[in-house]
Amino acid sequence: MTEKESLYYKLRLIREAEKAIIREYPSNDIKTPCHLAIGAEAIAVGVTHVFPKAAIFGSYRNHHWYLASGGDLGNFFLELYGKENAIADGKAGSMHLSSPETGLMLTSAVVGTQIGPALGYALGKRLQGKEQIVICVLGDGATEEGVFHEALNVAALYELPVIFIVEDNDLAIHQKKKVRQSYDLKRLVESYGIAYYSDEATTVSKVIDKCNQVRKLPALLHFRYHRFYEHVGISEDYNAGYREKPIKQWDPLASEKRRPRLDLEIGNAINSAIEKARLAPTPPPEKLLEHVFQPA
Ligand SMILES: Cc1ncc(C[n+]2csc(CCOP(=O)(O)OP(=O)(O)O)c2C)c(N)n1
Ligand SMILES: [Mg+2]
Repeated sequence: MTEKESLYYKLRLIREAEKAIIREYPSNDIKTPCHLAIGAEAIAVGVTHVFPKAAIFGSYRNHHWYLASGGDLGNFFLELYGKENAIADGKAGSMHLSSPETGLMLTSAVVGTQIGPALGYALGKRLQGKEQIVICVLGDGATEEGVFHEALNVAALYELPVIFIVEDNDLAIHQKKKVRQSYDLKRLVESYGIAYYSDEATTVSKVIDKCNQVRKLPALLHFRYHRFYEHVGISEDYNAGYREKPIKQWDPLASEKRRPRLDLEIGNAINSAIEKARLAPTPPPEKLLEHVFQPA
């Protein structure tokens, strides 16, 4: 595949996987709550393209990071269907997907909980003499958590090789930034001496260009995007009254010309992964507490 084809493949794979979840969800076979990434595809695809060897730490809105990092599609659907698989036998669900072998170290449902481990990982690798770029992905809402402010301080103080990626949809569930935030992110970040970059994630090339501008770490890249679906779930909720349908073009796939051969390949791969997941046996009850941390 050419570079352009492989970028397209990932963008389309993420979009089609999300659309397949929307299609399948009403059957109630997928029990896990899903925070869809439709609209944010270009962020994960662009960032992992420029930093393919990074260790990534993210939130519950993670499908795009799992698939962009190269996570296995079969395990993705097995996990969503709660079946035995190499992620967590259904215990992780959509919100705690991971794929350490492709760089996605952890994702978490509790807002901001990925931030501390991301910094700790970066520092740990340095102490082992194995410096590695760490991508810490968080939403605009998570920038309000205290740990984010502490992380900026520590990352700057120790000059850790961390890239904060802020995925800004202007929303924390139903609330817009203007009723939640007293600070300007650029001024806040720059006050720590951390380089700040921002753009709209409306095409993958915009995201790639921004990533390529990064010269020194730590850095923070602030990408605005439009969340096309409700916070969690499969409905468009523009009728709920807290936000409007976008007038401008925010869809990062709108500028991508269709590639029928790849589209067919992607459609087949998703259908067969879903079929396998549906038919796979449910893990036996004894496995429920396997790999679960239980304090003594
Ligand atoms: C510590 C904590 N507080 C509150 C919640 C409830 N909650 C779940 S998602 C969310 C909004 C987060 O918004 P943002 O960080 O912008 O991410 P987005 O969902 O927009 O991607 C909130 C408040 C939570 N999961 N964890
Ligand atoms: Mg948000």
